[in-house]
Amino acid sequence: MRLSKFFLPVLKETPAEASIVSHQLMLRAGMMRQGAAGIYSWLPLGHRVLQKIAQIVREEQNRAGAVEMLMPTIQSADLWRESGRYDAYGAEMLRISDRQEREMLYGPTNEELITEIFRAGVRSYKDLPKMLYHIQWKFRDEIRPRFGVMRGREFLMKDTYSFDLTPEDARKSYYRMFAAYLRTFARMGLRAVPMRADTGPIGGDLSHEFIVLAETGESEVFCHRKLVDMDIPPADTDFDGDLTDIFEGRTSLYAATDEMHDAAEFAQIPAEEQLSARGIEVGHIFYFGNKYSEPMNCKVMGPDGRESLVEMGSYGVGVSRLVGAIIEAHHDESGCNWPVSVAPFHVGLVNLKAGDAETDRVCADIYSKLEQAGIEVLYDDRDARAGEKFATMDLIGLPYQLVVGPRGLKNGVIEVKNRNTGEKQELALDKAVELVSTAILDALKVA
Ligand code: 5CA
Repeated sequence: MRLSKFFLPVLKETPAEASIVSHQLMLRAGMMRQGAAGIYSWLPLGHRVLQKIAQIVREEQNRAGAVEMLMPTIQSADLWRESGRYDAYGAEMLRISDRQEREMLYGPTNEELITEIFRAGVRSYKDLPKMLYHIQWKFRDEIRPRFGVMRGREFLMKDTYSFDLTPEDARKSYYRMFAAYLRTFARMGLRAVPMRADTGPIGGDLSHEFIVLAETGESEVFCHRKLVDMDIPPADTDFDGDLTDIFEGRTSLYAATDEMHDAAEFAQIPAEEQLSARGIEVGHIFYFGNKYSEPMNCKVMGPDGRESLVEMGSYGVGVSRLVGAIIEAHHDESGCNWPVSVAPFHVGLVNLKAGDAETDRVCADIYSKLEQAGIEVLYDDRDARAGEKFATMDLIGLPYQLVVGPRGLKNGVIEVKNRNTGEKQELALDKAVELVSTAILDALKVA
């Protein structure tokens, strides 16, 4: 992509309305723009990151055996009356009526709709277990939308729903998702700590929040330090097998959000192993059994020929919130510092003298070689000052910068900068292309 054709409205000043660094950087780097309180347009750069995050979430959901679909954002109030949540949900639900005065709502979550879809399509235990998910916009009329995409009113969520015959099978589904979540966040360069959590309006009694430790996080958390370095399940994990033992064991270590915190229990952990910190909730999983299948009469025929209520769970990832969470974890004073897996582009190619025949030719050559290798390049071909180009590249935080100028070319070299380490080296053109493409393709390998 040529920067002259792209749309990158960067800001020089830090906007006063943004109090945390991820919100500031998303505005400054031209990633998003507020439309109304807690409602954002995703500009091209931010949209690319959002798509990359959604794609990693998707790949790990698919690996764990969940099947993708897409439900609408607008739902009918009737279904929510069946579950009893229409009134219970309160002011957070955006209620709408259509031209026939029918009551509708902008979905804050999808337990009711998926239960209705499932009960219409599945009759027998032989079709179980089943896990279905979608990645769709949600609306919650939060009292205090803040911190940009971290607590929005409209936000992108991945929500998965599991259906099983028995509570034991439902636990297996739960821990499959648990493993998938550890992989998902690790692939984005995040350490997300699973914490026992309150189930709130979703319901149920088994629930974990996945929390990325960050000072600016809204949640207060307490845990055993060992949980922060939990092993990530490898790609060849058998997701058809039973992972319950592995993860139930690991989560027996103390970890709790503020609402679930038990000071006496926490005090039993040796002081040097205690961690109390703040964090960002990037995922939340729930096992709630019959909470929706019962009022909505969602049953399947069991092996004994008798009908039984389906055991359900739901599993959310805050896809748009993750954009902010990743910036909180990966930035420095000059700007964002994206992990390769979610970077909006892999390489920023800087032409220090756009319009000069030789620098133009070399840049075009590098651009096409990198694109052929499958590397995504943002090529700054604008007629602008070097200082401005460098500042923009550091701000948007692409993992590598290749800098091409007439002085270097006289000696047959270009500069390669690693955004993360700050390390710079001068290399011959082909060497530079090779170094950068190898490093990026390696980083993109899924372990
Ligand atoms: N139905 C369940 C699971 S699918 C559910 O809605 N869970 S939730 O309420 O915990 O939301 C799932 C995830 O969405 C949260 O972990 C959080 O990462 C994200 N999320 C929730 N509210 C917001 C918000 N206002 N802005 C941005 N992300 C949010």
